Amino acid sequence: MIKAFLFDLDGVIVETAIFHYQAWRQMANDLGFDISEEFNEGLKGISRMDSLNLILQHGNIELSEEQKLALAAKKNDNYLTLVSKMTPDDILPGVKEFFEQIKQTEIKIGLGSVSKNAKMILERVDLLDDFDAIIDGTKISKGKPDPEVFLNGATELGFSPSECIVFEDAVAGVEAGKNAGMKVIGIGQKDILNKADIVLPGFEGIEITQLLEKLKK
Ligand code: B16
Ligand code: MG
Repeated sequence: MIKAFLFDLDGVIVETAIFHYQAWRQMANDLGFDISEEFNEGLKGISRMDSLNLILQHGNIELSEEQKLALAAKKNDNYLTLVSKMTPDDILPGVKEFFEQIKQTEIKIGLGSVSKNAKMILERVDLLDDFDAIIDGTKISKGKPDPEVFLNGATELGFSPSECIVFEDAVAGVEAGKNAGMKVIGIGQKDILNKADIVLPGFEGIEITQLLEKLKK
């Protein structure tokens, strides 16, 4: 029996990846190199410090822990300036309507994001009250693909992993959901999210009863 839907934030509910990219790119440019959009794809669902390490590796730059923390803080300041302009219009198409359908059922809504800014973003887009549980980067010690974020979501809601369904747009996130022992609905492309149980292009036109039927199979 499905008791909860656990949603990733970036790429599932809102598209903050573009703002992460702009802020990381600014940092890389300041250090004398560039990162492509393709490279940024690999940062989706990866924690802030893990992302920083991957970017520095890409630019062949070695820094002390202190320097890294300073760079991460500066990137986050720039990122916050960008996301501070977000409004409810930035919620991805079909998400609001899908949430309304969920609320007609007994299914609980949880967030499973590694972002430390998740709550602030949900506030900006006026979705904070829609969640029964919020697990974000402030509550976990291991990033995706570790299952911690989704296992904590299940625990906070009081359900077992097999009663939870994960919605994820990132390869690392799909793996995290599978590692948690949950069914995963990939949001994006089938060839990229090939470990997901079902892949949807997005939430537009999604009918919850049909989706629940599909998940039984
Ligand atoms: P922050 P998600 C992830 O969010 C992003 O996909 C990833 O690009 C970012 O580095 C990470 O959050 C940490 O975010 O710097 O705001 O703590 O996909 O897990 O919702
Ligand atoms: Mg994501």
